[in-house]
Amino acid sequence: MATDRFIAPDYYQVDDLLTDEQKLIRDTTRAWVKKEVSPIIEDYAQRAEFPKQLIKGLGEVGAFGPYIPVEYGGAGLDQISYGLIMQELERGDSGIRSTASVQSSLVMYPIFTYGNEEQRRKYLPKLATGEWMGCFGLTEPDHGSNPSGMLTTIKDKGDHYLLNGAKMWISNAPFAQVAVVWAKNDEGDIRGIIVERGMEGFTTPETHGKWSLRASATGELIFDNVKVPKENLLPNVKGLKGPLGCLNSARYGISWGAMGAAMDCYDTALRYSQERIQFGRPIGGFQLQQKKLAEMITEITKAQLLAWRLGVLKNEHRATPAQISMAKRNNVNMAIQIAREARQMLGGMGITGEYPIMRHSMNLESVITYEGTHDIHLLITGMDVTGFNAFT
Ligand code: TGC
Ligand code: FAD
Repeated sequence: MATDRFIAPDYYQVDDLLTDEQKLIRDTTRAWVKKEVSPIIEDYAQRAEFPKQLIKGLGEVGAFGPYIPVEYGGAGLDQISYGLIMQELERGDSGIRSTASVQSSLVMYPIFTYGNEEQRRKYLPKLATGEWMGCFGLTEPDHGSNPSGMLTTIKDKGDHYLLNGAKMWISNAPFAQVAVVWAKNDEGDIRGIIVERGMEGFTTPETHGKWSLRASATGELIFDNVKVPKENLLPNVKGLKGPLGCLNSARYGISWGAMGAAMDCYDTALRYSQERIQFGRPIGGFQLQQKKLAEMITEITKAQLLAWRLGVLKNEHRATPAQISMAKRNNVNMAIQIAREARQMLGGMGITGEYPIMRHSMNLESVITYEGTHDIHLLITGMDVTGFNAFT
């Protein structure tokens, strides 16, 4: 891959809305991505391998549990800082952001929010440094958009629980030490339970053949009569609102992350349009190419303002799940459209690994699907504004 010459667009001086601390965190993560991620990521994506050596650095830049309190090993940051970290990581690659999203919002968040003090002390500090990696098991082979129908069960056996079932499409599963798993108990209530690698009957086969998110490890979680100690149950939540509460946090992070991918595509296409000569002049001088770039920067600017405002609301504990759905849906869709247009602007070079655009474009096909599909988020907005539930 060519040298990383990324310059972040900021057409509306959104930087003025950020605090010095937020800018410092953003710039630190950006520098880390330039140094550690950009030089290697294309190669790992081509080989469909997760670059495990990045885990330590991700912990050091505060990407694991940015908003978890310092006393549990987190960085104790605000929500906009969390968003900016996700933006910079996804500027490098959606798979790297995915790893951090899952660890922070889908593993540390539920242990912090729904766990007891003993669970917090046992797991959070090790997850914050990356010494332990985690994954989140909600989706099943026959229950994706409708997780309430899940078939995985935990049965109370007196001195332990017995876990049976299977989860599919689980990010980080192949190497995670810890899995936060959602399953139904004898009463049919969804409960969260922490499963550890090494428990008998628990396996995590890797999913191969992905054309998207190739630098992220995806797998299944198989539970065949797994005995889980009683103390591993998350005591403070019951029902689908448990996993959906985690998704609020992860979806919010994705609304920032997708902007990173979009910015990288825009920046690459802009530079290419200034350097590539056809018909005796830079292609950036042609109106059709200018239309693409003008629309890209407009959409990025709108997305920045949406994410920033949502961050303010989140910091004030006023962001609603439907507002988060709107931002996730809009910003990921914006990014995928920009990736497609940017790829065309690079002509044949756009399909190669010399430039990051094709990788971003393929990655975003996962991002627009996971954490609730594009259509599911539209229906959440539709329900919110009309009051009618289109799911049932
Ligand atoms: P519904 O009856 O609407 O709600 C059930 C209960 O949940 C509450 N609730 C929420 N609570 C917190 N946050 C939210 N966003 C919530 N949405 C709903 C609701 O109030 C109710 O509570 P209670 O107390 O009355 O019981 O549920 P439903 O079965 O009709 O489903 C609603 C629907 C379709 C919106 C939901 O299931 C959904 O969002 N589906 C999409 C599934 C999804 O997003 N899966 C993601 C899997 S994880 C993943 O993809 C990780 S990728 C990570 C990476 O690599 O980056
Ligand atoms: P389905 O639910 O079968 O949907 C198929 C199509 O039908 C979609 O277009 C959908 O929008 C549409 N549809 C469904 N219901 C409706 C409706 N009511 N009205 C209109 N249209 C509808 N899950 C986890 O639990 N943990 C993870 O870490 C995780 N990581 C992932 C990583 C990757 C790379 C991918 C691809 C997925 C991951 N997922 C994970 C799973 C992801 O959340 C699901 O793929 C997603 O929720 C969609 O479920 P599904 O694939 O079963 O599609």
